[in-house]
Amino acid sequence: IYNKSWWNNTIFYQVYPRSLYDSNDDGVGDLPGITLKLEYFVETGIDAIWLSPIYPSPMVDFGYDISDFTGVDPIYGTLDDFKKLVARAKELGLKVVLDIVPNHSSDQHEWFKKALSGDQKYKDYYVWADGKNKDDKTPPNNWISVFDGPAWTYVDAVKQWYLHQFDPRQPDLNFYNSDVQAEMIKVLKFWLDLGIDGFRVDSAAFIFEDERLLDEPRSNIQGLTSRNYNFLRHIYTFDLSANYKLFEEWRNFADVYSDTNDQDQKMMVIEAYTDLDHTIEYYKYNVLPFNFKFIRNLTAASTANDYKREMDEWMNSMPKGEVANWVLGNHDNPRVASRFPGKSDHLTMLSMILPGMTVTYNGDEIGMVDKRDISWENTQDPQACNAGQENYRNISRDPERTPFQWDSTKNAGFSKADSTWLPVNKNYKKLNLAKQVKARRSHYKLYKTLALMHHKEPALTEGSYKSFVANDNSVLGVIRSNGCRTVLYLLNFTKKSQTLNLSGEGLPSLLVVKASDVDSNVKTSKLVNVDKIRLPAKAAV
Ligand code: TEU
Repeated sequence: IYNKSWWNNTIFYQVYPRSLYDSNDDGVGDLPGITLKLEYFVETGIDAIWLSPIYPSPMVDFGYDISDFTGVDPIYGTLDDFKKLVARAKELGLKVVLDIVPNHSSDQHEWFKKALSGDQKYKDYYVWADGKNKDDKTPPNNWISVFDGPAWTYVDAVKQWYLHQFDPRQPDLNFYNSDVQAEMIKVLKFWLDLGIDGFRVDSAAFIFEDERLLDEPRSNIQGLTSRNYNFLRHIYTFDLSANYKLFEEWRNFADVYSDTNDQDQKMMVIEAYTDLDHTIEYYKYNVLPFNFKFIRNLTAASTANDYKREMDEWMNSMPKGEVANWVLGNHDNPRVASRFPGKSDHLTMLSMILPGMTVTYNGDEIGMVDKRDISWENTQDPQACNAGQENYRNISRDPERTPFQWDSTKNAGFSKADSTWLPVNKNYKKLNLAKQVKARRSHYKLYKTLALMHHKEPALTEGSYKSFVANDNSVLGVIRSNGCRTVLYLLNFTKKSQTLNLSGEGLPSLLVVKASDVDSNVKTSKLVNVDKIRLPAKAAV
């Protein structure tokens, strides 16, 4: 039944609340700001938004360190503001999905404070262990945090070490404790009762560790120190079978809220950067694993064959009838326009004609680029701060988190404050939404055109998928067809124009250009013979 889920053939949009729109001029985006922009999302062709964490938080990791799972941080507004957001979204037919962060809490959460004060019940909410030599100098094992340095911190008052797979101020919750599982179900219930449409589950694979807490073997990656996360192989830090079982339970719980009507199903989308087989496995539990292939497996140097291999791999591994999805960007990785310079049009077009769900990150619909020149003084990301002044630049996630560029007024129309939480990209007078709406051709207009096709074109909403490579790895092709109608996508990877004869591909003999990337400017509505297709240098059509 899940291929009829509402998220099939949709555009799923990640809102980074701090950086979308600031309604109260304090330099930080907020919930009323998001509510003001809901019409914009609908206008653009977006079907559902997911909000990065909005809960009370000391903001060490910008909301991914939660001190109250069932509230709203004052910087973003109130619970009432959230209810208004949901109500307005419902009026507009826009789905709202929340980011839930079960792996850890903030060290300022009431549970952790109680744990530190010697309350045994709450101590068991977290993962504690004795030092290796029963001392306060050697951690229980060699595990390293994602943000570098030991994954354990010693607490004098408790005389034990607690686990934190991220920052020390993000202690890992102990999901082997059934009380913790029950608490998290209460959290799901709280938000589902407010009428939201599902959850994006943060750091899903990290939730359970192998309880034996064994030392990790070393990886074979060169040039790393024993402080770097990838120095180790992490075979014991993930217990995925326990993880799948948890999601099965959560799915069952959320299904109670789902009507027989497919439109009312609750979405459960999983953030897990695991290998393909383990990622695909999540589908079996009726949850949707994010497909990070465009983020992790493809780069600016990838060839047509690489694209074909990665796309086919997902399509062939996914159980039949499930919804594919394609993530182009998020708040943890450089933006698509920066990872693939000059190709953000091409990738946007591709992700929109591929089957299933397209995932767009805050600002990528206007082709925003990373702000790489953020000074050390302005750096906010804890991962970057940990890396130190020498190394922060390559590691910082701040460059992809800068404010949305609405127009060419002060602070790109994001905020009227004197300064914003992260500086606005200097390119905002050239690159902003208002300008792109006015322009004859722009990334945003292309995005809208493709979004419309994504929803309305039967070859895309119900068609088969086939990919091919032509002209000696110069051109990538994708064919979507429902028998009656066909969509052909072509991307020229070379600096030379390419002529193709695709008469053997089962295509109609005459094709019409519906859309092309902004730079190559191939005329739309132009008719093309299938045995003689001329594709300009670096063009996507
Ligand atoms: O990220 C989880 C995750 O898998 C990280 O390894 C991520 O790849 C890393 O941050 C990249 O540098 C989630 C959130 O998306 C991230 O923003 C949080 O910092 C993290 O969880 C901890 O909650």
